[in-house]
Amino acid sequence: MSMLSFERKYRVRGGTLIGGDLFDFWVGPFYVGFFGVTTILCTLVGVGMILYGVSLGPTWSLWRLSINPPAANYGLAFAPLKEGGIWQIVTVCALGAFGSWALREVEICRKLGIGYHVPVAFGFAILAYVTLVVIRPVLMGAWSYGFPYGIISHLDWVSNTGYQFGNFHYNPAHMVAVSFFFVTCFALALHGGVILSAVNPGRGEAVKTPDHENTFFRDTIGYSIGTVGIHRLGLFLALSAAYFSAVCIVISGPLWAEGNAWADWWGWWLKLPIWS
Ligand code: UQ2
Repeated sequence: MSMLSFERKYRVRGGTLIGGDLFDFWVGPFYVGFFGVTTILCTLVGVGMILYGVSLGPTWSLWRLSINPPAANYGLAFAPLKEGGIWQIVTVCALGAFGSWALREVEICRKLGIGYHVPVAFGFAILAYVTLVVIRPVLMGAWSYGFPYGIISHLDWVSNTGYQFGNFHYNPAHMVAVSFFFVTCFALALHGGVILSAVNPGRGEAVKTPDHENTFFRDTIGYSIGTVGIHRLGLFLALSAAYFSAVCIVISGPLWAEGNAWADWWGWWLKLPIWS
């Protein structure tokens, strides 16, 4: 399966951003490229540091193990390895791996002559991560504000942070982000449903065309967004969810300080001159 008949046509030379032809090759089905090499290196060092950190104890339980950021007293300085330094190195490796992966996607897009939509979309996910572990900690003045790398521990962090910084359920950006996540699910459910309804008919029945899909939505709600439109909408909704998640966390602390209830932020509404 690794050499489909059409692959010869698309496995073209060039389009690299750096390194020229040096890393311009495939390993089995995977394009390598300079950024494939840097992705692998960052991942190996990062995972290695995680394993070293976990080996220091106190547990190997997959649910409970955790690589924690430095304590607040280290501020924005380098911390000793065993006191958050591992978290700092893992974070640098993660940033390197995610950035490399995005740039490898860019090189593949350039080879194929397609748009950069996929790496741009992935860029929003990276932005959300960078906001959590770099932008907000820098604005707050300490790496301790980063989240711990562990399954239970990051859940505890989300819960604690959400309530410490004003109760996120009243945070306007949180509301917008959650709404975008819901609408993204709704749109994907509609899209997945309508595609399967048309292209996966019963045995012996013909596959239906996009005008069937249009007609379904015109008949039910009087409007069809169209085959290209639904994908533009889906990309917009998903990117907006990631973007407002980043806004939600970056304004909680740097803008609306610890202990300040987000519920009070809504005072601007009560103080509108019309009724105040
Ligand atoms: C659509 C269409 C598709 C679709 C879907 C729709 C033929 C195959 C799902 C319907 C989507 C609409 C009407 C937009 C709904 C708006 C929000 C904010 C969820 O019309 O065209 O292509 O998959």
